[in-house]
Amino acid sequence: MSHDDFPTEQPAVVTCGLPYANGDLHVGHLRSYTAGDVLSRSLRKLGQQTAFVCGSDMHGTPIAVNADEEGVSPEAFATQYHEQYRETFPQFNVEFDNYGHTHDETNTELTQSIVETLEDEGYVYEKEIKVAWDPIEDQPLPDRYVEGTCPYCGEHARGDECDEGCGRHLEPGEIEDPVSTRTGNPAEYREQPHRFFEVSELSEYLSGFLDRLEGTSNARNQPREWIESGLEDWCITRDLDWGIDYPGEEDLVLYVWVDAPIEYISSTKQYSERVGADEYDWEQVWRETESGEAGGEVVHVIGRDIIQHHTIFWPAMLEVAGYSEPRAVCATGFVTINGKGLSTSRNRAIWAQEYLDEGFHPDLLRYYLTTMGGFQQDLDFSWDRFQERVNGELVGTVGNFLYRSLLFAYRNFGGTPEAELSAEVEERIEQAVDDFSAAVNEYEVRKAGDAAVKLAQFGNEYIQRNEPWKLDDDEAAPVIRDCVQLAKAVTVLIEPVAPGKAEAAWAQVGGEADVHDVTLDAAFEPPAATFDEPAELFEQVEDERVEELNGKLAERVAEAASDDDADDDGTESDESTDADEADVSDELEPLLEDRIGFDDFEALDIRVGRIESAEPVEDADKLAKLAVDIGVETRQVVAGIKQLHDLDALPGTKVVLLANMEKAELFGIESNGMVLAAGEQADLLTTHDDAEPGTKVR
Ligand code: B3M
Ligand code: ZN
Repeated sequence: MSHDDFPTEQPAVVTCGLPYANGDLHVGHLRSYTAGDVLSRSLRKLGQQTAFVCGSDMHGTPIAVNADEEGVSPEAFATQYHEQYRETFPQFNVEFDNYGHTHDETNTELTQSIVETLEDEGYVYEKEIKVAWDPIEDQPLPDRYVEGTCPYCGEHARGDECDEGCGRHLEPGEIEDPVSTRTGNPAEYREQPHRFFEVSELSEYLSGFLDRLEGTSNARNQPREWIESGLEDWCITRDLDWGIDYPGEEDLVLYVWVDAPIEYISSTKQYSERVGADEYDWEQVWRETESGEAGGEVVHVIGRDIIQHHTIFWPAMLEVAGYSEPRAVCATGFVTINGKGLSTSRNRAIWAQEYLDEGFHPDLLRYYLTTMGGFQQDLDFSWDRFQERVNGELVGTVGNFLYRSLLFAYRNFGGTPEAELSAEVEERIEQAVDDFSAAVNEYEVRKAGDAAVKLAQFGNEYIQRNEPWKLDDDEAAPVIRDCVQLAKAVTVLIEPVAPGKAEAAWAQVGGEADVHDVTLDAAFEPPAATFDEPAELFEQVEDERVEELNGKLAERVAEAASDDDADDDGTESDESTDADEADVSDELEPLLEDRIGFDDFEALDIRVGRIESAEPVEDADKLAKLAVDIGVETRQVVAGIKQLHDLDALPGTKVVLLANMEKAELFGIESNGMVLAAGEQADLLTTHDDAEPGTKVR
C-alpha cells in the first residue's frame, strides 16, 4: 500500500462488509453497498485499477439459530439468501467484480491456511474457559444462543455483543446471568478448551496501523480508545457445528469473525482467477512483498458497528499471516426512517425489493443514500426528502440542464456545433474534475456526487446568462458547444453515483467507448458532431406518490406494532444481524413528576443564535465546535451534533442556545453555552420565522 494520492501504481480493492445471509435487504444495507460501489467507480474514474468485491457471510450463530427455527440446515438457509443478494445488488447497479460466500472452497482453504500460519507464528494458544451451557439439553450455548447482562455496562446483551448498551464485543464466558435463547433455560458455565489469538501482543503494531489508516475518523478514534484500555486476546473457536472447522479439530469451528473478513481476500482471489493474473493479480494486492512492503490499496467500506472487527482483529490477523494491511476503513453511520431507528421487526424499513417494486430507478436511491450526508453521519430516509432531492437536484438541476442543452443542440445543429470551447467553461470543468478527485482521495462520495451536480448548476446558469435562444446560429454555436461539453462532463462525473442514468445520458451526447470505463479525461474530449434527439433523464416524483408511500409505511409499522402486542412474549425479535441497523427504542422517557415554578424557568437564559461556523472536533466522533452569534456576542460552543448534522451545511442555521450554562471544557476546547437538541440523534432546535440572534426564548 502507498499513501500516494489515487490513482497509484498499485491495484486497489474496495470491499463492503459481508451481509449475513439471514434476512431481506433493506435501505440500511444499501447505504454501505451503494457507497462502496460509488467509491470503486469513482476510483476507476481517476484511472485507479480497482476491483470491487464482497460475498455473503454464511456462518455464525444467528444463521444457525434461524435455520434451526425453520427446521432447515444452516447451509440451505444461508444459500437461499446468498442467491437472493447476488441477484438484488445488480438491480441497484451495485456491480461487484466478484460476489462469493464464506462457506465456499476458496474461503475455507484460505481461512484454514491463515489460521495455521497464526499457529505457526506462535500467536495461538489453548486455554480452558467457561462457556455457557444448557444443563437440561446438555448443549453448549455459543454467542447468540445465550443472552444476559453486559459485564461492562449492565445492559441486556447478547452472548457475543452488547447490542443494547455499550456496543462492545463480548468474549465467551463474559456475559452475566446467562439464559439460553433456545430453551429459555438458565445457563451454567462449564470449562472447555478453546483457542485464543494473541491480539494483546499486537497493540504496538495496531497503534502504528491506526496512525497510518485513512478513511473516516470514527474508524481510528474508537479503536485507539480500546487499545489504550488494554487489548484482550481473542477467542477464535466455538462449540458449534456450523462454520469452518478449526484445522485438525473435530468439535470446534472458527468464530465467524475469523473467516468472514478473509472472504475479502478469497473474493479478490476468485476475481483474479477468473480474469487472469495479468489483468488483476490478487497477490499483488494482498500479499506483502518480500521486503515486508504491503501490496495494493485495500479499502474497506463497513457499518460503524463493526469497526472493532476491522481495525483490531482483522489487521492483527493480516499482520501475523503476512498479508497487506488496509489502507482505509470507511465506516458509515446508521440509517433512520422518518427520524426513528430502522427496525426490521417493527417493519420500519424500506426494503430493497419494495423500492424496486415501486418502480423507481435505482439511481435515485443511490443518489439519496450516497450524497445526503457525509459517510460517518447517520442518515435519515423519508419519502418526502426523497422527493425533494429527486425533484430538486436530479430533475431540476442535472436532468434539466442536460435536456435543454442537448435538445437545443440537436434542433439547431443536429449535434455539437463547430466552435472552440471557451476558456471559462474549460476552467469550470477542470475545477469540477479537481473537486471530484479531491473528494475521492478523502473517501467522500458525497462530495464526488456534488461535483457533478454543481457543474450542472453552473451549466444552467451559463445557458440562462447567454440566452442562446435569442441569438442567431453563428452566435449561438459557441454557447451550445460549451453546453454540450458541460453535459458530457456532467455525465462522466455523475456516472459513479448514477451509472444507469449516466449510460442513457452518454448515449444522448453520442459518447464513444463505455461510460463506465472512461476516465475523467473524457470530460474534456470533444463531444460527437451529431447525435439523436435527447429524452428527459429523470421524472418528477409526484406529491400523490409520496402520500401513498408514507401511508403504506405508516400502515405497515402500525400492523407490526399490533402483531407485537398480540404475541408479545417480552422478548425483542432478533434484528440487528443487519449491518447498518440502528434499532433505537421507540419508548419515550416518562414525564417528570416534579413541577417547577416560573422562576426556575426564568433562571434559564435561552436565546436565539445563528451558527457562524461549524467544524469537527478532532478525535471526537460526535462533537463539533460551533461559533454561534447570539446578538450581543459570539459564543464558542462544543456540541455533540455530528451524528445527524452535516457541519458544512450548518452555518447560517438558527439554533436555540442556553446562554448561562456553566462553561465546560471538552477535548481541551472551551464550551461557553449549550445548543438545544432533541433526542439521541441530537436533532437541533431552530426557529421558524425572523427571530433575530439574541432574542430571548420563553
Ligand atoms: N457479516 C455483518 C455485520 O456484522 C457481518 C459483516 C462481516 S464483514 C467481514 O455487519
Ligand atoms: Zn455493555
